[in-house]
Amino acid sequence: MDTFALAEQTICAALRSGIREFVVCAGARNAALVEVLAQAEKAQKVTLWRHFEERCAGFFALGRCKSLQAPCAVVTTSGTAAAELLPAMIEAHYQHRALVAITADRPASYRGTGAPQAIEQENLFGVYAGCGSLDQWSGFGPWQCNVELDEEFAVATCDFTSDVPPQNQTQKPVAVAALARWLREDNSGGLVALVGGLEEEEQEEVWHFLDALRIPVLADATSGLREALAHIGLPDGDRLLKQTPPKKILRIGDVPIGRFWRDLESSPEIDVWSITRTGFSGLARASHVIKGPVHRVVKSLGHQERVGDSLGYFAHTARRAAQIEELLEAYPESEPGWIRTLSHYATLANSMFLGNSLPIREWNGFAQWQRPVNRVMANRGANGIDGQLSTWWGATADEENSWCMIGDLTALYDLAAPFLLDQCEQKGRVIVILNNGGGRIFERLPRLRHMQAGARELMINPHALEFSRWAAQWDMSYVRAASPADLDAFEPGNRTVVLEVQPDAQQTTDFWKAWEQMD
Ligand SMILES: Cc1ncc(C[n+]2csc(CCOP(=O)(O)OP(=O)(O)O)c2C)c(N)n1
Repeated sequence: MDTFALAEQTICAALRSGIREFVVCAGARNAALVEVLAQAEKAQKVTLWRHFEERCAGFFALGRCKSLQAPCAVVTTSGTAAAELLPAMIEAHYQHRALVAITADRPASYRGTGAPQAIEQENLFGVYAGCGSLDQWSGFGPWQCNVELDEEFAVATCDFTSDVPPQNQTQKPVAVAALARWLREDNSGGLVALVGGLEEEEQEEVWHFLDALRIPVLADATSGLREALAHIGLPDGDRLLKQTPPKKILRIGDVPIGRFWRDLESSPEIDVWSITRTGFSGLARASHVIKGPVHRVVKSLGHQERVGDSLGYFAHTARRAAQIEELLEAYPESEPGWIRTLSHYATLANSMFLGNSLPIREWNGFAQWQRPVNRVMANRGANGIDGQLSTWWGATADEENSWCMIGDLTALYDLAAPFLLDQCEQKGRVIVILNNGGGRIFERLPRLRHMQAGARELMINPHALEFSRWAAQWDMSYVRAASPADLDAFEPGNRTVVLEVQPDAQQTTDFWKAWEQMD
C-alpha cells in the first residue's frame, strides 16, 4: 500500500479505538504518521504532544493514560527509538494502562540485515504488550502497532470522517461469594486490610466498606484514603503487624508498598485475599485474587457487619502516633522531619506525585494525617526510579498546583523530562528534590549493612551535583531549603519551581536510630 495511505489508515484505526492523544517523537521513518497527525490536530480530532526523547515520551504518555483514564499513543521512528519505550510499556503492563506504541518500521525485507536503523521491531515488547493492528486491540493494557513505511511519501488530504468512537464495553459481573464467606468466617485471629493505590472512582466505596468493617487498616497514600481512614489506621503499621501478625489479610487495590506485604512471602500461614484492578497477586506464594474494578467488587460484597480489631492493635496506636510525633519534633531536619513539613505545604497542592525509593515510603510513614492531600500518585507497577518526572508531567499536564517529590538520583534519571514544560500548565508546579546525595535507601536496608565501604559506595552513588544548574537550563525557578524555616516565604509561581531540599544527614541517622529503638 502507498505509504501515506497506510499512515492515514493507521491513525484512523487509532481514532476508532478511542485514542485522542498522541505523543509525537519524530524521525524520517515516521514522518508520514506525523503529517497525518498534524492534519488530525488541525481538524481538532486529536491533541498532540511532542518530545525528542522516546523514553520520556513513553512515561509522559503513561501519565496521560492515568489522568485521562483513556488510551494515549506514542509515535516513534524506527530502531532504538522504538526500543526506548520498553520501560514505560512494562510499567503500563503492571498498571494495566492503555499505552499504545505506534512504531514506524522499515519494510519487512530489512529484518535481520543490520541495515541502518533497522531492528527486529515486530513484537518488540514481548510479554508486556500485544502487537498487531489497532483494530485487534481490546482497548485495555499496552499494545504495539508496528507499521512498515517508506521514507518517501506524497502528502494528501486526510479524511477522518470514518472515525467512530468505540462502544462502551459491557461490564461482566465478578464472583465474590467465596470472599464474602471468608470475610464473615472466623476473624478471631485478626483481620487486617492493606490498601494499595486506588483509582479515584474506587476510593469512596472502599472507604465505606472499611469504615463499616472497622478492621485495622494500613492505607498507602496512593489509595487516597490514608488520612480519611486514620480513625482505623495503624501508625507504624508494618512493625506492629510484624510483632503481632494477623491470621487474615485483605488487600485492596495495587500491591502495597510496605515491608509487611513483602514479609507475607515467608508467612504462608497468613491467609491473603486481594481485590485488584490489575489482577496481579503481588506475591510469589499462594493467595486468592479477585480481579475487577475495586469499587464494583466491594459494592457487590454488600452490607458488611462490623468485624473490629480482635487482636487489639488499636490499643497501641495512640502511643505509637505520639512517639512518632516526638521524633519528628526532635529531628525536624531529618528526612522524615522534612517529609512531615512538606506534607503540610502539600495540602495546598492539587496533586502530589511521589517518587519511588524513600520519598514514597517516608511519606506513607511520616506525612501528616490530619488533612487529606489531594490525588497522591506514583508508578508502582515495576517500582522503577526511571521516568518519574515524565509520568508526573503527563498525569498533570493541564493542572495547576501539581507537586512531585523525588530523590536526587531519580531526578538525575529523567533530566530531559522538562522538554515538555512549555506544553504543560506551569502555574504552581513544584518539583521537590529530596537531595541526600545518592541512593540512600540502600543505607536503610538491614541486609546491606554488612557490605564493605567500597561496595556501599557502589550501591549509593554519592555525588555533589547542583540542581540549580539543571533548573537554569530549562528556565525553571530554583529554591534551596536547608532548614524548614527556609520554606516560610516559599510561594510557587507562574513558572515551574525546583525546590531542592537538603536533609541533615546526622539528624536523619539519629532519627532512624531512635525510631528503631521505639518499642
Ligand atoms: C530503573 C531503576 N534502576 C534502579 C533501581 C534500583 N534503585 C532503587 S532505589 C534506587 C536509588 C534511588 O536514589 P534516589 O532517587 O536518590 O532516592 P533515595 O534512595 O535517596 O530516596 C535505585 C538505584 C530502580 N528501582 N529502578
